[in-house]
This record gives sequence, structure tokens and C-alpha cells, in this order.
Amino acid sequence: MNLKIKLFIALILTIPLSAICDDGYRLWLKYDPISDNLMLNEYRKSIKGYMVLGESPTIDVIKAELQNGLSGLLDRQIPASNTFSDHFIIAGKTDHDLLKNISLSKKYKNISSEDYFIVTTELENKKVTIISSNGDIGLLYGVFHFLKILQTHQSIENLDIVESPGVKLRLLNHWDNLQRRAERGYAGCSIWDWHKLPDYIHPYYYQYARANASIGINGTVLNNVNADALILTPLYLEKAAALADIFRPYGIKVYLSARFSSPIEIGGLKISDPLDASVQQWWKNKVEEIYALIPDFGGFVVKANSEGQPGPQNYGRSHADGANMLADALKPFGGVVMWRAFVYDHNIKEDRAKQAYTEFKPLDGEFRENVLVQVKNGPIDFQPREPFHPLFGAMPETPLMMEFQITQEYLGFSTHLVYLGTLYEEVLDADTYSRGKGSTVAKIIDGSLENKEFSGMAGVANTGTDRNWTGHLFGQSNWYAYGRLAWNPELSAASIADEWIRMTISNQPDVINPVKKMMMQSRENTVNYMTPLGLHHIMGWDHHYGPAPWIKDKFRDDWTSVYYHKAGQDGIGFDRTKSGSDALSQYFEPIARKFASPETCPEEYILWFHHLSWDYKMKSGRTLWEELCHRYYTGAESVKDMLKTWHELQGKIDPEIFDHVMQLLKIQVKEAVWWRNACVLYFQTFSQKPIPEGLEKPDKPLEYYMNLDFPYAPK
Ligand code: BDP
Repeated sequence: MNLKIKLFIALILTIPLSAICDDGYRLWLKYDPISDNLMLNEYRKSIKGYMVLGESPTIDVIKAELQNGLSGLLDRQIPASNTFSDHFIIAGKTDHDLLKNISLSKKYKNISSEDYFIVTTELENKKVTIISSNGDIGLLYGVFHFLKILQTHQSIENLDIVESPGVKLRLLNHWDNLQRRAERGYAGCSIWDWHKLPDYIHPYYYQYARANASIGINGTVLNNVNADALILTPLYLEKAAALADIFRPYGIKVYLSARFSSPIEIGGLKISDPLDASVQQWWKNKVEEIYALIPDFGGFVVKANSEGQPGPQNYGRSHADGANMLADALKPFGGVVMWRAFVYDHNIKEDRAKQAYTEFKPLDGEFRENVLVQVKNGPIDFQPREPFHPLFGAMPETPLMMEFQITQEYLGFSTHLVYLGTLYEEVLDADTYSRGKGSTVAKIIDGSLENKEFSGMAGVANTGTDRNWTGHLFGQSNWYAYGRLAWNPELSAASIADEWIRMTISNQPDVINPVKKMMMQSRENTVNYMTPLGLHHIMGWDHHYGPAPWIKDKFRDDWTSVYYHKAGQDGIGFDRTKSGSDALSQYFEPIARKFASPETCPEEYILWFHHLSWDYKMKSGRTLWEELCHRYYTGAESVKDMLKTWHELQGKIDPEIFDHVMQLLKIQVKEAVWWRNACVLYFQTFSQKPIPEGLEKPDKPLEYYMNLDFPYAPK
């Protein structure tokens, strides 16, 4: 019987109601009854009731969360109470009368309003669990943490947890346009229903806020970095204010992308020169207007003089001039400017990988205190693998923010299962050596290396109106992992995957282990079938769907594929050593030296930094050509393994989740083979060598792949 029919019958006949129809809407906050009876009994013994102290909109959220969470997980009503007895959960701020005299809260009294602690202790001779913080939002975070402990089946016997965020600004960046198209979004439309706002408040705005608060995200940039000036008109500001009102109790501030030429487009000015007094005044007035509507407005993100966006350079001014003008307008209200360093220009004949550093490094020290420079993780553009951006460590006077992409623009959209926790971890753990060994990207981002007041991380969101928010269920894990790493950049990708699987799919070891293994391997698989050995930017033109290493002769060289792989009869790869573009000189020693020689350069970056002959001997003993084929084939095979692993989960997990992921994995298998065949056949036209013995030959000629056309691929 066909799987779908079987599923349908299972759904209507055999499976208990609680187990059906997991469409993913509830994300990792399901609060279904604890499946493990031992744990369930332990929790039922230890949680007899709960008490929430204080009053505020956030306290209301906390009450609802505890009510739903405890009753759902323990599968019985857990009473809320104004008094407490043995085995109670008490959530309240440290300055509450009940808590302020206990020695424990004294121990933690210096914690900030987002920090929290959870302890098992005695209060008035009763055994209780106290969740506490100096602030409402920290308390909310603590409550989510406590519920996570139950969701992941950990003991609550002796809790002694103190948490504080590693990074101050933990933001999502929505590349969402006002007509509701999400640029590089693959999960339906933008979740912001701009047309119906501010009057119609969709329930999923609350779910969005809850989900973000549960992982510590404290800001959201509502609109695309390719900004429409209209967002700053009263019509749209009122809509943004309505969202800010919803998000406030969850500790989430609203930020906006500002188009640099707004004074012209919506202000009636002739110029947007940052040194012009009328332009400066226009921004001051605009900022005042925004704060009148959104008193806790976070600030602006700006993409300027990048990919055709207007900016200060249109007037011969620097990025610092532009950022500082906005920073001055925001300063009296406590707002910040996040100025993006994603700049490159095809009219400049310098390796694109070098351009951001060349432009920004000299500006170090010239930015106002409330400016952060937002840097993508790598020097090109969110490729499946890039070395870390050389700006990290190179601007000690400036707080540098990390920009990660959660949406999978270059990693198979929302069709491919690619867990990005390992990508984020790889970048954060990278050692820049800017202040000697141990100067990791994580320490630069969290401000600890240079002692910065501001620190930040931005993740380009993968959310949309799809019922499960992210298109692919596993896209949720990337949203989750991003938030967890923004909270604590030192966390391991594996431990985050573990938490997410337990809360989203199952707490059973025979599910957790294979799924975790699959997730941890998934990004490397994708690198192998798309861009192994440091290859990059060889995807489809414009929409970026599928392989297209043959892209050339376009109006911009730096948007073609041949610009990056430089394949010829003599070999393949971009020489970024001294004999080539010398991009390596932008890195600190000993990285620069290590990467400068193909012998010591890690093979995962070898073609990023070196142009090597097809016969170059790799560590495996294979020639470069053989190794390239080997990687492409291993990558495609590994997706078949994922499919097998998933298949074995049938019956152990929710049938709807099973079917959803199964279907997508089948597409991923097809597309991985497509990438493999197209790339190997194309590069073979230069290497002129056979595909190594034992590897199946592509069943179609190169022309077939080159002629594929996808006019309506999402982009
Ligand atoms: C590229 C995207 C483009 C974005 C740009 C950016 O293709 O849609 O506008 O980055 O980050 O990855 O500004």
C-alpha cells in the first residue's frame, strides 16, 4: 500500500488523537505529556503547585506559560496558588519580599535584568524550586529554561543554575518586503500581514514572540535590508508599533532597516548627504517620531553602498559618516545603528573577498559608541563553507556583530535537511589570533576580547507563513540553534541538537541518537555535494537554485561562477596567496602562513585559497581531480544514508513529521545527485580526466544540466 494511504488510515483508525497531526506549528514548545513514566512520576512528586510573584504583562505571559507547560507536560492540572507549600515552583523577582531575604538571592544579587537563576532550596522549611531574576524578562527566560528541563527529561532534584546571555543584542533579521515577499525566504509569505496591521493581530505574532523568548532572542528587524523607504512613513510606523506592543512583554524590541535615501524618497529633500544639516535634522525628527510611537525602539540596520543600495559614498562620504549621523539621532533615546559591512563593487578590480576589509578596517575607531558593524560570517556570502571573515579581530575599536544566515539561500532552500548548528559553531570557534592564541570569533562577538559594551548577533530569519514556520521541519532546528548560540556562543552544536530533537521529535534514545548523528553530519554532506574543498559561489544565477558552475559573461563578473572557481586545463581554485589576490594577508599570523601553503592549508579551504593542478596530490593520496569526484560522490551517497536512517524511524515518531521529512529527503537525494553530476561533468571539461573507477557515471550529458531552467524558483 502506498505510504500516503497507509498514513491516512493510521491517522483515522489506529493512532490516538494526541499523537496525530503534528504539523510543526507548535515548534519546540509542544508541552505534550511526558512519555517516560519514570520521569513523569518523579516530576509529579516534585511539582505540587506553583506560585508566580508580582504583576506585569510579562508576569501574565509567565503565568500562562507555567500553566500550559506544567499541566501539559505532567498531564494533570497543576494548581496556581498565592501561597506555597512543599514541592512548589516559585517564580519571582529577586526584590520580592518573599525572596529578597534568602541568602541565595543575595548570592545572585548582581545579575542583570536578563540573567536568571533556578535553584532547589528550602524556604520556610519547605522544599521549593525558585526561579528568579532581577528583571521580568530574565524571569521569563528562567521559566522557559525550567520547562525545557522537563521537556528534555532531566532531573529537577537538585537544581543550581545561573545563566546570563553571552551576547547583548540577539536579533533576527527579516528580509521581508512590505508586499509580503520574503527575500530568500522559502517558507511562504512574510509573517507580517502589513496590510491588516495595526488593527488585525494575527495569533501567530504571539507564537513568534514566545518561540523567540524561549531561546533568548531579544530583537527583531522587521523589514528587508534592501529597504523600502515607506517603512519609515507614519502608515507603516503605526503597524510596526502594533507589533512592538505585542513583542514587548516577551522582551523583544523592534528594529527597522532604514533606506539611506529616505530623506529624498519620503522626506521631500533633494539629497541624503550625511554631512548636510537638513538631512541630519530630518533623521532627528524621524527618530523622535518613531520613539513617540515605539518608546523602546531598538534602532536601525543599514545596507549602504552595497549591491546598488544608496549610501554615504554617493556624496563622497564614508561609511562612518553615514552611520554616525544616524547614531547621533538615535543616541538620546538609547538606540543603536547596525551598519552592515557586506560591501563590494564590481567596478573595483579587487578580489570580492577582500573588499569589505579594505573599506572598513581603516574606519576602525571612527564610529560612534552606539554603532555596531555587522559582518557576515565569511568574506563572500553565506556559502556552504567559507573561512571566517578577516574583519573579525581586525577592528578592535569597534563592536563587530555577527550576521549568520538561518534561511538556506545557498544550502538547498527549505528542501534540504542541513543543520546549521555545526556551521555556526565552526565559525564561532575559529581562532583569529588577533590577540594571540584563543582570540576566537566567539570572544570578539560577545565583546569579551576587546571589552566592549555592545555586542550582537543577527540571524537572517527562515520564518514564513508555512504552517510549520520554516518550510522544512529541520529548519526549526536552525532557528533554535541560532538563538541558543546567540545566548551562549560557547555552546556545542551537538548539545543544542540534542535539546531540539527531544523537544521537537522524541525523547527516546533510539530516535535521538540516529537523528542527532544525521543532523551533525548534514552540513558536511551538503558541502560535499555542492561545494567541496573550498569551492564557492557556483549556484544557479539569480535565484541561486541548483548547480551552475558554468555561469559566465554576465554584466557583473563577481556574480558569475567562473570568477570564483577559475577552472581551466591547468587546474582549479582561486589563488588568494601572494601570487594571486593576496586576500590571505588580511588574516593574522599564524593563520595567514598556515593557509598560504597548500600543504598546510586545511583541505576544506584549499580551493578557496589556492589554484592547483588537477594532478595535485591530496592527503588521501588521490589527485585533486579524483578527490573532487570522491567528495561529490560521498556527499550524494550520504544523503541516501540519511534517507535510510529516517526510514528506520517509521512508527517511532509522529507519522506526519515522518512523512513530511521523508518526502523532502527524497527530493534532497535527487538534488544532491543533480549537483554531483552537473559539477563533475562540467569540471571534467577542464580536467579531461575520467570519472574514477567504481563511481557510477552520470546518466545525462552536461548539456542537459546546463539547459535546465527554473523561471519561478523562489528567490
Ligand atoms: C545575498 C542575497 C541578497 C541579499 C544580500 C545581502 O542574495 O538577496 O540582499 O545577500 O545580504 O546573499 O544584502
